[in-house]
Amino acid sequence: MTAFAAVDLGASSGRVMVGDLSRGLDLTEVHRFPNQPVRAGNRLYWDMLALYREVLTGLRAAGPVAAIGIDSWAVDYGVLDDEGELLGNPVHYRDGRTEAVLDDVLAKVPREQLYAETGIQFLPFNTVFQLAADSRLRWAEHVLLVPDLLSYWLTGVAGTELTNASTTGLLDPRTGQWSAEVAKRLGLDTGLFPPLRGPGDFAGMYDGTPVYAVGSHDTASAVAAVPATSPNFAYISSGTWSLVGLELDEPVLTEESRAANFTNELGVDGKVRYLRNVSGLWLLQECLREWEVESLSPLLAAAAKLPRRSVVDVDDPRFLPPGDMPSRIAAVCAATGQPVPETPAEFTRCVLDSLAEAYRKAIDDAVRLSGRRVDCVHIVGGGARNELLCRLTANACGLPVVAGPVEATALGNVLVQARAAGAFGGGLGDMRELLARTQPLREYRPG
Ligand code: ADP
Ligand code: LRH
Repeated sequence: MTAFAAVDLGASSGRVMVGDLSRGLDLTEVHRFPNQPVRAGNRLYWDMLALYREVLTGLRAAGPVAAIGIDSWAVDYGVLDDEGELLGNPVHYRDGRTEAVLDDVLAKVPREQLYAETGIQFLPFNTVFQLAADSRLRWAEHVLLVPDLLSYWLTGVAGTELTNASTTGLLDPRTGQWSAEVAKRLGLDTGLFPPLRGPGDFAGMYDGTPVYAVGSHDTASAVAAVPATSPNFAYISSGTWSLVGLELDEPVLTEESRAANFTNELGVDGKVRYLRNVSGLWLLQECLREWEVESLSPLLAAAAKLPRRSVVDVDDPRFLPPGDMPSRIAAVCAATGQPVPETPAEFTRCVLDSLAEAYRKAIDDAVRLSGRRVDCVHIVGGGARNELLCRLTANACGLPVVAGPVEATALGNVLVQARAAGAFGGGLGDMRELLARTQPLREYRPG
């Protein structure tokens, strides 16, 4: 059997895709569903059971497959008690609960030391801060990151996948083991996480079908599927977030790198994903929600006819929580003395110009901090469908942009399980060569 099911949960939607390797690599979407967080009692939660139900529906729609792999967004987790029961819904990383504990955590382990030990960019929602704010830990037997939780429900076997573990702010990227020093200082028991396992490790059986750990951090799977044909590439994994950076062999843990907000997450095949979390199409998603607009195409067409006017810092912490995004963007434009967008097309243009500018800066910084060269920028994920964004990025960076695959995450997920199951042989280079040959890509030249 040459078909593999990839379960891929993004922050805005989830999907179950089937990748067939019998002739090249064909990817078919068998089920897609919205991922709609729920605010209850002043807390923002993921609707975990609804997501699990959709995963089961998707796996039924997939039919017989050789194996299954699961990936999702990073950092969030479920807490299990000593009977394996989920204690409450996993809390959404955009919830504000960590604000109250940040100072306390950073007093115990200063930012500089946290970075030197774990290589993770400071973001208020890193798992390390969430755990410090989580009162459920007093009953916890296990903490399972979201893809590991789904895998546990499917197979009954608990594990912690390495690429996603590297996003917690508790793992040492040099050793691939938990940082005993950080855990000790914070009084956190990393033994709550089940044993570590890597992409390609067998994770258990679901209904007679093997489940393999993949790059269970969605960005790890996406980066594995960047269809690069030469080594000097930068990538932008463009969805709700934009993850912008380079693939390296070793982490960069310098103070300069910390100050520039670069993260060292672990990738497939021992690589380091040296990148910056740039707040991505989230800004546009929240604008659309506010305007109650479903279709992006007319807005993008109108925005393409406008000139560049106002540019905001998309990583302004004020943009992080859900809510009225146009008002927040307007306020930032006004405060920085720029023209305030008025129409939806003007807001759209402002967001896309701001994203292209943030991409340029992140790539410039990555080049400077790593000493590497970049000749080409790959955009993968839903943002690869946004022609205006791709064009603005090529112009801002002064580099060719290759856009696609849109479903890079699912493709990376499929290839890692296919390799584990013996249906595909080769390393990252072979995967990328296969993708470059089989997937539809578009190139944009700087104009
Ligand atoms: P995530 O995995 O984080 O949920 P995706 O990779 O699915 O995100 O990307 C979602 C984003 O892709 C949307 O917010 C939207 O901006 C963009 N997108 C999706 N379809 C289109 C399209 N047809 N044209 C332009 N942009 C699109
Ligand atoms: C993208 C992503 C990103 C994380 C964020 C929480 O979906 O996994 O890499 O930083 O979600």
